[in-house]
Amino acid sequence: SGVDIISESSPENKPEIWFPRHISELDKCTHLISKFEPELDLDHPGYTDKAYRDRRQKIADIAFDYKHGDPIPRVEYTQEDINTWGHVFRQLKKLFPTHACKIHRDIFQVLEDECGYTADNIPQLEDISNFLKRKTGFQLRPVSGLLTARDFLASLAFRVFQCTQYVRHGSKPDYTPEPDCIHELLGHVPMLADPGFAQFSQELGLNSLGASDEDIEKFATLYWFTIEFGLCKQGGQIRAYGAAVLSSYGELLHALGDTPERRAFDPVKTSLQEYTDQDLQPIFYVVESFEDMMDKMRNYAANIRRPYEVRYDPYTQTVQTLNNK
Ligand code: HBI
Ligand code: FE
Repeated sequence: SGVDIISESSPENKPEIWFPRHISELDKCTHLISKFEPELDLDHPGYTDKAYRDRRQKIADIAFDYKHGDPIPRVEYTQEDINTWGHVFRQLKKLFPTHACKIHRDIFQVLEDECGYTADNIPQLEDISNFLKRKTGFQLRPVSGLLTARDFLASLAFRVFQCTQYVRHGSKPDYTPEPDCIHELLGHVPMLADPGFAQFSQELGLNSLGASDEDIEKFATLYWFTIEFGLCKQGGQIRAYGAAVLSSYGELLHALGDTPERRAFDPVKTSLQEYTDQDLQPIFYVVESFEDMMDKMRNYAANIRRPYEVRYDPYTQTVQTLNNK
C-alpha cells in the first residue's frame, strides 16, 4: 500500500504516517490499485481490443510522466471515444433539468457556454483545470486509474483533483466500474466549480492527512456517499449532487426513483455503511443542505483522535501541523 512509516518516535510512541506537506509532493502520491484494467482483466470490454489498449497505454503514460506544475498534455480522442461521450452527454442532458441539484445545473450551463461542453467535443483536462482554477482554485492532475484512498484523498487537501483522461470502452457506453473522463467531466467538474463544495472537498482531504488506516476507510466511505453518490433536498424535492449519480443515466433514474432506500446523512453512521461498486446502489444518503452537510462533517472530524491539527496555507500551498509537530 502507499503508507510509508518515517519515524518511530512520536510522543505516544506510535509510528507516524508520511503525508505530503507541499502541493508538489503529490508527485509521490501515485499508488495505484490494479482492480479492473483492460491490460489485466479478461472481463474488461477492452481486453480483446488492441487499438483500445494501446490508446489507454498512451494516456496512462501522460499520467505517469506528469509532474506538478506541468500543463496537462492534450489527447486526440478517436471518433469512437467522441461517440461514446456524445451518447452519454445527450442522455444525461435530458435528465439534468429535473434530476440534478441547482449548483450542477447552473455550472453545467456555464461549461456549455464557455468551455466546449457539447455532444461532439470531449473537453481537454488542461482547459477545464484552468476553468476550475479561476472558479475555486481547484486544479486537475492526470491519473491513470484508481489510486489508493489515502493518496486520492490527500490530493483534495491541496485542491487538486486526480482526474482520469481516458474514455470507457465503446462497447459498454452506459456502464463503467472504473472512473473515466466522462464521469469526471460531467459529474465532478461542475460541483468542484462551486466554492462551498470545493471547501467541503478540501476539508475532507485535510482530515485524511496522516489518519489511521481505519479512519482513511471511514473518510473514503464518506466520500463515496457524498461526493460520489450524494443526494440533497431542494425546494421540497430530492436532487442529485454526487458525481457517480450525475454521470450515469441509469443510476440517476434509479437514485431518485422508488427502488432504493434513502436515509438522512449522518457521518457517524454513514462512515460505517458497506457499499458495492458492482451494481446500482441500494442505499443513498440525503443531506438537508450543503451547509448542514458541512456542519455535520466538521463535527464528525472534530471528534476524531489525531496527534495534530492541520492547516492549509494557500499562499505557499503548504500544509502546516499544529500541536507537537
Ligand atoms: N482514484 N482516480 C481515482 N478516482 C476516484 O474516484 C477514487 C480513487 N481512489 C479511491 C477512491 N476514489 C475512493 O476510495 C474514494 O472513496 C476516496
Ligand atoms: Fe468519481
